[in-house]
Amino acid sequence: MPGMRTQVGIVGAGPAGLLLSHLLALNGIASVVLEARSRAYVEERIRAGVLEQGTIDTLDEAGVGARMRREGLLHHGIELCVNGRGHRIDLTGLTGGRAVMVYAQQEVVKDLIAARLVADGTILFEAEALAVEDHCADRPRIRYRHAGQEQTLNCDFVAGCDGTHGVARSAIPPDALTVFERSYPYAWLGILSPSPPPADELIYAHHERGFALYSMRSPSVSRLYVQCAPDDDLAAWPDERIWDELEARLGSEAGRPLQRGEVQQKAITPMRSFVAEPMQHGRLFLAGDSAHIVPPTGAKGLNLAVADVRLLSRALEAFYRHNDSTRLERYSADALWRVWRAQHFSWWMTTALHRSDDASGFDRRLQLSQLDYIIRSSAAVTSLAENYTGLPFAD
Ligand code: FAS
Ligand code: PHB
Repeated sequence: MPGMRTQVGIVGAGPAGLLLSHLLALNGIASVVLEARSRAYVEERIRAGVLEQGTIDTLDEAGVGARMRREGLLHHGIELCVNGRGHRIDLTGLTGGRAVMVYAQQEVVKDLIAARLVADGTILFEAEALAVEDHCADRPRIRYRHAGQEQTLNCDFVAGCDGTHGVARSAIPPDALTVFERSYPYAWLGILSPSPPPADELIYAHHERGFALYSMRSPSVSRLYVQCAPDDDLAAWPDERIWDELEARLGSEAGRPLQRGEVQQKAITPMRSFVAEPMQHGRLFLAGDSAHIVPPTGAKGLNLAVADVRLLSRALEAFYRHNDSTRLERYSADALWRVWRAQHFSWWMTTALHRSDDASGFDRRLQLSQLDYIIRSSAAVTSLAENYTGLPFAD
């Protein structure tokens, strides 16, 4: 088919697609990124906030970590607050030195776009992929619409990095794909406020009124979440009620004032666990949210996307440099062990910390016992720390 040609066609300019394009370029492999939205939209979209150790290392190694190091907040611990009583978890001490970085996803996206454009990388914004075709042949292609014209991108491989609502996954025949999913009876109402967070580190609060998370974007900007119902309406959550619930769920025992401020961004994020297996079909490879979704409690979504493209870029490098397809053939298997580890951890953190209205008295005692065990047991808390900071890469 006539149209542009490249080695790897990438659908989606989120963290997965952009990082993959950058890692491929570092190895002399050409790619084109097709992004349905505008550059301004993707750079301003508020999403994740915590980078695990492997993501920090990957961005550093790829030469795109300088601003993260300057502006990010390196954290060595988090707090578990159970009905108003705080317990610090020494992430770094428990994991032999691993940590997490508070650095917003949209900042990572800005850094990656800047790096690609400086390197003359090709990112077509407002270019919506319509279909991935012939991905089981040697010459797959992506049909897309850009500047009002339908066009074709011919490539050797296609990377579906187009998130959970993308088009790439739908190119895999339904009988070749197995989907695993779970939904949760609660959601998060998130706000951004130019007011200092109640502590220097993140606080995950379990309370009989419901879960709350006290995160931040800087020492003077808070990123706060309260558990709400999945079908809750923002109109039922005026600013006053949000602050009242955040205050109640933090509790006053620790004597930490929650400084109220302007609520700049307010949104409800539903919770879902989702995995599509396998993460590849022919010459189409899925990475990031196009293949899996986790509830945000474990701060794994963005970090899983990074782990996927780290594997995929190395597999494509082996193919182009050494004509070796073994890593490409086992990409899905190599990615899925980490995906399921993160799925379990995210499910476990979510169910241990959130209050479910249909939980029995027995369920609630089990939940408190689970949290009490983490506080008492070095084995239990080490397991949490190891998962939260992210398991080391196999390579
Ligand atoms: P993304 O969804 O980021 O990127 C996919 C890109 O593909 C988008 O830019 C989209 O516009 C584009 N696209 C889609 N269809 C296309 C098409 N047909 N053609 C071209 N382009 C197309 N994770 C956390 O760890 N912590 C959090 O607090 C957190 N909060 C979240 C809040 C929300 C509302 C959502 C939706 C997710 C949240 N996540 C969170 C998870 C999130 O951070 C993802 O894991 C992360 O964005 C994954 O990156 P990508 O796989 O690149 O997908
Ligand atoms: C965030 O800062 O947005 C954030 C932090 C930790 C999480 C989820 C979101 O688990």
